[in-house]
Amino acid sequence: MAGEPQDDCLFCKIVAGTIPATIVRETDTTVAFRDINPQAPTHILVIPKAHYENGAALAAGAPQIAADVLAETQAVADEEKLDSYRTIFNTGSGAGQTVWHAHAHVLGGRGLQWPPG
Ligand code: DGP
Repeated sequence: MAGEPQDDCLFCKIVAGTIPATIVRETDTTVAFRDINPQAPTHILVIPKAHYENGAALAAGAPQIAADVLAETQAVADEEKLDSYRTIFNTGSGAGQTVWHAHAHVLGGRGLQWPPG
């Protein structure tokens, strides 16, 4: 059920603490941790603790938590002292989504090209 922890979800396991991660921030509703395969000097994932399969599902099912996730992207950028950064929600396998628990990538610390690949 949307919002409930899923036994087979990697990010639910990070939320539960059963899989380790380098956590940089945590709130009542969100966790932020370093990506295991960083694509920039700063590459942090901000996730809701509640399980929704992508950012749009999160916004539809729990709009306040979606707002919390976005606010945390700025908090992460502030902590990392990033003047500029990019926030990405990959949605669907064709866009590169590989983990089916909503997450915002926060990328910064280098020049970022547009359009992205
Ligand atoms: P996406 O491709 O948008 O679904 O992003 C998933 C990201 O999750 C990807 O950049 C790699 C990262 N990732 C996958 N497994 C782990 C893990 O076990 N720990 C951490 N910290 N990140 C992971």
